[in-house]
Amino acid sequence: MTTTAPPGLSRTGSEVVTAARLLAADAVEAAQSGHPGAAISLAPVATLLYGKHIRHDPQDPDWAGRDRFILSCGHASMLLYAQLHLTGYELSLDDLKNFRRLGSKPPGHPEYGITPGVDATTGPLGQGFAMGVGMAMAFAHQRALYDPEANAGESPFDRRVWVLASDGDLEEGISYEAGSIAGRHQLNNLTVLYDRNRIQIDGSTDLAWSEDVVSRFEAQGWRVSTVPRAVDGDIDINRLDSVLSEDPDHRPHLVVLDSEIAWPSPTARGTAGSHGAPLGAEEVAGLRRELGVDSAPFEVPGDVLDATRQAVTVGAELHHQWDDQMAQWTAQQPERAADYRRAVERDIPDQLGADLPRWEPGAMVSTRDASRDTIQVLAKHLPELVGGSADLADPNRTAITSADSFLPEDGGRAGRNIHWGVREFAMAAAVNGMVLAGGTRVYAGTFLTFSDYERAALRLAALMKLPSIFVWSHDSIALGQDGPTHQPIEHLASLRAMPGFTSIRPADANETAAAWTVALEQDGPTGLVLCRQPLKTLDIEPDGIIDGVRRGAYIVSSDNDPDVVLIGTGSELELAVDAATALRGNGVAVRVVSMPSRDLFDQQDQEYRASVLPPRLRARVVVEAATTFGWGDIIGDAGVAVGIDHFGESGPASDVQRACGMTPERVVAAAEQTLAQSRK
Ligand SMILES: Cc1ncc(C[n+]2csc(CCOP(=O)(O)OP(=O)(O)O)c2C)c(N)n1
Ligand SMILES: [Mg+2]
Repeated sequence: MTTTAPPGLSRTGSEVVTAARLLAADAVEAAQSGHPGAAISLAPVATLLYGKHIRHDPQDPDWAGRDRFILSCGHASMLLYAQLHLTGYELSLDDLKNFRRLGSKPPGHPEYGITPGVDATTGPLGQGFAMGVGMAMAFAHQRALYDPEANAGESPFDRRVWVLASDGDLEEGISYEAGSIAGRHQLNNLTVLYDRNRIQIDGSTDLAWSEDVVSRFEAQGWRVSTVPRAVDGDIDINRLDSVLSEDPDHRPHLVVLDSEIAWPSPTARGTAGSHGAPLGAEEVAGLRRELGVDSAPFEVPGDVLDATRQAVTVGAELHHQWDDQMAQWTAQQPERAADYRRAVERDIPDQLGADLPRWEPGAMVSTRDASRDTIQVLAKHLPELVGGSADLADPNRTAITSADSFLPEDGGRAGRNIHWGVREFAMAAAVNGMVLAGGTRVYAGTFLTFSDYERAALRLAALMKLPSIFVWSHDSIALGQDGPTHQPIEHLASLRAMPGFTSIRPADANETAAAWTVALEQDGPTGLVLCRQPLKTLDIEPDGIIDGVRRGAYIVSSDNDPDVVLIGTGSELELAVDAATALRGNGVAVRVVSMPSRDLFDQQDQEYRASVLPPRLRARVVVEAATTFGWGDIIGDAGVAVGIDHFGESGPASDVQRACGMTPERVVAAAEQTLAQSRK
């Protein structure tokens, strides 16, 4: 049996597909681990995409003008790695032989930043799809922002996003959210190929899933095409090619591919067993027989490589044409071009710092309000900044007041306020996609308590080291009457537990402006944790605040040779300051420390940390309106954490704060307790 040759390649097309199928089978076999099924059956699809439809340059995987490809079903990673190798990316046959080994370039699932040519880390099903939606949004926005006058298809900002998704991807709830967003925004630069093999790990998808996916996507505003299997049982690659060659209309495009998992493996095809385990030597030999070849493992015929490596020449030519297009645009639009270049380099204009708002000591301002005012200044200096919220723009204070909404109608794609709807998870994943697109800065808001809904995307942002910014207001029980469902307790501790994620919880308005500055400087994701209630602005010199926030913690006030240190985060710094006044009245020497970011403080050298929290100063109190979990290493064996180790209550904010023990009196009592303990 031979497979159909993808068009657009030479007559060796069918051998290319065969080589791609066998690389997947052989690599999984060599690793004795991995997911051969879809990587084998979808080889013609990937070959068609990489050989014809995706605009890419294997010699420059970071080329800004390239299309993006996301393998949302990341378990089929060998499908992608085989194409990257065949088309000439920096991924050798030896690399493939080391698939899944410790430190190897092709890790188990595709990882951004590890393998050249991988545009997003995938594996957590559904998120790749949502990141693709975000990338398509970023490209649509940049096109409207930088080159709105160009005809369709004639701008260097015309880039497409290709996603390959599996049954599991589309079973995940995030695909409903993201699909709905894509439909509303008419993202016609997005093509999702859906591998409808009707198999998942438990067996047939019928066990768990009965909906009509075509109708579902049509209802969400997508154009849907279906590609039935060819007579031999393979994917009908000619039909797929003609579907992909059609001009896009105004909608995102879902291409439903009927396929048989692991086709044409003689006995493994169509079975759930082929999803995630090596086929075994006998079955791989059978696969070779079905494919009509007798090659050794990892053997790729020279003429196959000659054919696939044409992608290098074609890619270089596309890249070259794009460079010309870009040069022309730059000459015509020097100002926009300067903005774009600065945005891509993530450069921050010098003037921004000087223009940040300042608040007078004593002014009563909530940190969410301070964030709103800061955002307006950032928006003025950073045209690449877009933001929004999951239907909480007003409570989160996320709107850019000088800008329009991001919408597909009437030039609205240049709008900078994104209305995500109540879809926190897709919002966070799409923000990651927008950041991956490059050249756009993005923030997205919700209540801190709903950061749990976003959590799996926060984790991918941290893993990929993406500077996505998450704005979380209503950061404690002090939000009051909405009650315990809306009052975060364990969230700060759980965010701190995530490697590479920086949360900053500013204590007043000036710390909030500083927190934004620090967030813009981060190489990884940041969460800005903001309060609803007004706080008294501290009397601290602004430059000291910026440096203090950068370092995660700093001394707000200190008596000589302090007996006790009171550490406050966010709104609870006020309690520490009030308690310090009471303690000083009783003759206790006190140091007050503001700790907006445990994460940043932990990264400081020992010398700085000891200058803020001298090891000999064992009498320590931390006060934070949240679980005390995780504070042990800051307070040490004699310290006391004043927090809330239970869910909150519904009631007026001040009543709830008292009921939860968030009072200066409790901090004073804790100080007396730690003083006594430290003397033992
Ligand atoms: C969020 C998430 N849950 C569970 C898994 C584990 N897992 C990997 S693949 C898969 C389902 C496989 O079915 P399908 O998506 O149809 O892929 P196919 O086997 O057809 O390639 C599951 C549950 C995962 N990767 N991500
Ligand atoms: Mg499946």
